[in-house]
Amino acid sequence: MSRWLVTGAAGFIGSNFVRRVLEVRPDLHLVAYDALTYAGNLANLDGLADGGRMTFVRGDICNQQEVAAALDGVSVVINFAAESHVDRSIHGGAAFVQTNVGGTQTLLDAARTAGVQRYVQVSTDEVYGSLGPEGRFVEDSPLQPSSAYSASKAGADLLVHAAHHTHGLPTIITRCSNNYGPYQFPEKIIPLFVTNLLEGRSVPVYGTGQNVRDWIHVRDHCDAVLAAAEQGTPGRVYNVGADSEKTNLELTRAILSGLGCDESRIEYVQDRLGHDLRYAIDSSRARQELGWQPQVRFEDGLAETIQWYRDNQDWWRAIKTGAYLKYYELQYGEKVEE
Ligand code: NAD
Ligand code: TDX
Repeated sequence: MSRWLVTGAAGFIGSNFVRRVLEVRPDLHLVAYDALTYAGNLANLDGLADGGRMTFVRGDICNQQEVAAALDGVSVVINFAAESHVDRSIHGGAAFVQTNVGGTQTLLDAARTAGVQRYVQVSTDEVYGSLGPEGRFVEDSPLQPSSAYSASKAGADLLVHAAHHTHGLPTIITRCSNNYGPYQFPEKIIPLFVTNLLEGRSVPVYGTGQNVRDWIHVRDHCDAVLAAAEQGTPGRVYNVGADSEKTNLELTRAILSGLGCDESRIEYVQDRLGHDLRYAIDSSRARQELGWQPQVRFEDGLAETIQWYRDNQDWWRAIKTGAYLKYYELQYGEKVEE
């Protein structure tokens, strides 16, 4: 049975990936590796070890010994582990450089020593920076990241490229647009707004709400990463997106309507520093070369996601306590009682 190492497996996309791959690839064993930072949550992997095809290992991608031990017998590495929230990177970028840049290099070195057949780096469209009103990112668009988060992800992409160029490590980079779906940490806009509304609170829209994001359901992203791991050409980059651009205000209105709320619940707050205006992804290469296509319509995926947060209140209420509330106060200047 082939053994794959999935880092960041207790986070939002990593845990969805583990769940999906266990379902569609009965011949794989997954080593689910995660440091369990504030964003990592073992509850995201509940029940998945039961079939005996997933082993959880607590470890840091920056720790050479831990990584080397986890790679024993592994043929494919999928690196989801990262500090992932732009707003937190504005408050302080050091952890982003440490994990996203340093951790990626540690993994690349260990993957080379272990002689893996594939190394997949899960990157982001944010490495391309911001678009004006027209055009879409292609794989050859220049890297012009604007936050410490996106700069650290771009740095990681360059190191992945270097490992391929210098050592012939069979690497693949995927760059996906904004994900949504179950198990997303409620600091990102969709789960934050849905859970705030379920708590009877307002939703903080940055600036005028005219910034545009290109949304994709997490299941479609996971399928693209799997296709890239299995069919991608080493050394290549694949953009992943579902052609679903929305202004933040359009998105907010869709969430409000999905929860039966009106616009009095919107609170316009101070804009994000250095806020990228627009992201839009051209994913034709992935569609042509990987035989991948997004399956989830945004309207259906959003309704399903809202329902998931309605049905899984224990999951997010357990997160929205303690350290989360301290972060909320720092970011939004609003004190929330537990
Ligand atoms: P997340 O914050 O929900 O999960 C990240 C996971 O990585 C957590 O479980 C955390 O504990 C773990 N982690 C952090 N530092 C670690 C370390 N040093 N060692 C081991 N584990 C560590 O993030 P996510 O939204 O699931 O994003 C996963 C990946 O996908 C990231 O690389 C991110 O850049 C990329 N991505 C995310 C999106 C999105 O919309 N969320 C879009 C494109 C790409
Ligand atoms: O409270 C908020 N109010 C608001 O208006 C928050 C948290 C966000 N926003 C806006 C900022 C962005 O324009 O919503 C948009 C989306 O914000 P986030 O959910 O923080 O995502 P974004 O900054 O676009 O980055 C996400 O997509 C790319 C992920 O967090 C990254 O990990 C991924 O690489």
